[in-house]
Amino acid sequence: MKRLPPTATLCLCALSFIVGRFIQQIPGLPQVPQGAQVTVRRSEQPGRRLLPEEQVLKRSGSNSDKKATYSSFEEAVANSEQLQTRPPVEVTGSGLGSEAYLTQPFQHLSWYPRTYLFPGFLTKKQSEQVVAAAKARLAPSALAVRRTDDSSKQENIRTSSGTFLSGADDKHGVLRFIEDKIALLTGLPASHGEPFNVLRYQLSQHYDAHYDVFDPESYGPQSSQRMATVLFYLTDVEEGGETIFPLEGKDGLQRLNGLNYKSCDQGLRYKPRQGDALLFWSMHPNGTFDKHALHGGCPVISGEKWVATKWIRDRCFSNNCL
Ligand SMILES: O=C(O)CCC(=O)C(=O)O
Repeated sequence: MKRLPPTATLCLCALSFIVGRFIQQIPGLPQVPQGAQVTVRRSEQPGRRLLPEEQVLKRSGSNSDKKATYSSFEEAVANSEQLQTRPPVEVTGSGLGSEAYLTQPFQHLSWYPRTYLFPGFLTKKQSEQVVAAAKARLAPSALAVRRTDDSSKQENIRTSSGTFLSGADDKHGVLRFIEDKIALLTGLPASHGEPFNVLRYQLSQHYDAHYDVFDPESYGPQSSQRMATVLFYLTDVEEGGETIFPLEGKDGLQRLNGLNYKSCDQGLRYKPRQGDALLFWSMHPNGTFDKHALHGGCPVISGEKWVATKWIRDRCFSNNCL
């Protein structure tokens, strides 16, 4: 092949440069970005406090974690892809906002009534601290009296002992921690909650099936209602002591006629496990009572049962309303 003279080569280069510039300026042609590659990195966001979950991610690295074994459920969740791909977001705006970020597993147990289990809501130590705070203050548990009640017939319905505790009664701050966490999970402010009713059931003690709402037909006019209940299980129970919902299920109300309120034979039963929390709603989303929410505590057959009940109202129940 014949070689071009150097002047011709120079002219060709100049010509292609000018044509190239001209083509780049034709409107409608896509603009080529300057720089070969764009790399996007998540910024370190200096000044923002790292949440414990993020610290775990940073310490332990990336993909190799998938095969790791974890010593607790929380640790496994913290190392999950969910947190790597969906870390806590920075929220901007003019309001006060909230910075809370929780990892709390839940199990949906029923639609009738709406019931959820939060496994491992409390640690063993936290459960023990609540028991210790209540132990010295126990008295026989009481029942709310209906207008038509004959007090002699109230015996043997609720045989546990218990006490009421509020956040101020607990030097470790566990009760406040529980109130704040359950408020975030339910969307019902802590100020809607009654004080905790911590209960101890010994051998054969029980609580017959009952409702937590106060039906005005039986109890007279009410200024607010218990719309949801959370039971925090503070101990395991060797045998018995289940929480029972005898009318659970879509057709559950068919069992209402002739129901034995002492029986633990039918319905949904949950066997207490230390640290778990069980939430159920006594009201439908439209504000009417859910009759499926009838529930009770089955007799303890072996061991001892400790549970803390938190009734949450549809209105503020304290002086410190949100
Ligand atoms: O002991 C239980 O499992 C249920 C307690 C309960 O129903 C209550 O305190 O209202």
